[in-house]
Amino acid sequence: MSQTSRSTSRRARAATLACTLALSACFTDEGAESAGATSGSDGEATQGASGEATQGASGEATGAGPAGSESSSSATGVEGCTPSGDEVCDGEDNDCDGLIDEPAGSSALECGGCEARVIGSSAYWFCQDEIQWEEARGHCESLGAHLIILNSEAEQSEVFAQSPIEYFWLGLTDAEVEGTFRWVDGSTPADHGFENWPANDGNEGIADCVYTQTDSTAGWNIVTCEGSFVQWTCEAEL
Ligand SMILES: [Ca+2]
Ligand SMILES: [Ca+2]
Ligand SMILES: [Ca+2]
Ligand SMILES: [Ca+2]
Repeated sequence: MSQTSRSTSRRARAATLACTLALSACFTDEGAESAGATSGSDGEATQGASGEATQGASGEATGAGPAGSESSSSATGVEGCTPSGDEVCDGEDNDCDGLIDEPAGSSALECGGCEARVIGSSAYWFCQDEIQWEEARGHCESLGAHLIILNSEAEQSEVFAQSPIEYFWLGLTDAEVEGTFRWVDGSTPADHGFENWPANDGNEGIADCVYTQTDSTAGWNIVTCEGSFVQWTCEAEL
C-alpha cells in the first residue's frame, strides 16, 4: 500500500512539475491522464461488477473505484514501468530505474523545460525556469535526483562546458548552520577537496543559498534562497 501511495504521489508531483514547467505539456498530460483514468475506471467497473456481485459485498463495491484502480496498476507491473522500456517525456519512470525523464543513453532528452543529458558518470537535468532554491530542490527530488553537487573541478569543468544554461542553483546551502556550507547529500566542499568561492566574496551574512555561473572565473555566489533569478540543475549519479 505504501509503495502504491508513494508512486501515486510521485506521479502527482511529476504531473505538477510538468504543469509548472510547460503549460502546453500540462494540458496534454492532464488530457492523457484523465483519458487513461476514465478508461481505467470503466474497465474496473466492468470487472468489479462481476467480481463483487459474486461475493455480494456491497461495502466493497462502494470502495471498488479507487481501490480497484490501485491494485490494477500494481498488477500490471511495478509502478507501470518496463525495465526494457524506453524513457520518454511523460513525467513517469518508464524504464524502472527510479529516475524520471532522464537521458536515454548518450542522447539528451528535452522535457518540460529541462534538457537532460549524461556527462561523465552522472545524469543532469538543465532546467530553464527561474525559481527559488527550495522549489528547485523539490523538483529535483521529484525526478529521483538532487540539486547538482560539484564534487570536483573536473566535474565542474565538464558541466560548465556542456550546460545549455548560464546561471543555476547548486545544491549547496548553509541554512542549517550559519557559515557551514553543506551539499544536499550532507557533505561539505572540504570533504571533496574542491570549492570555488571567489576571492573577494563578501556576500555572506543572512544569505544561505548558492548559485554558479558557467564561467569558472566567476565562482560560486551566495545569495538569498528566496531569489528566483537563476535556473536550476539536477543530478543523479549513474
Ligand atoms: Ca527512468
Ligand atoms: Ca518518462
Ligand atoms: Ca556530482
Ligand atoms: Ca548564510
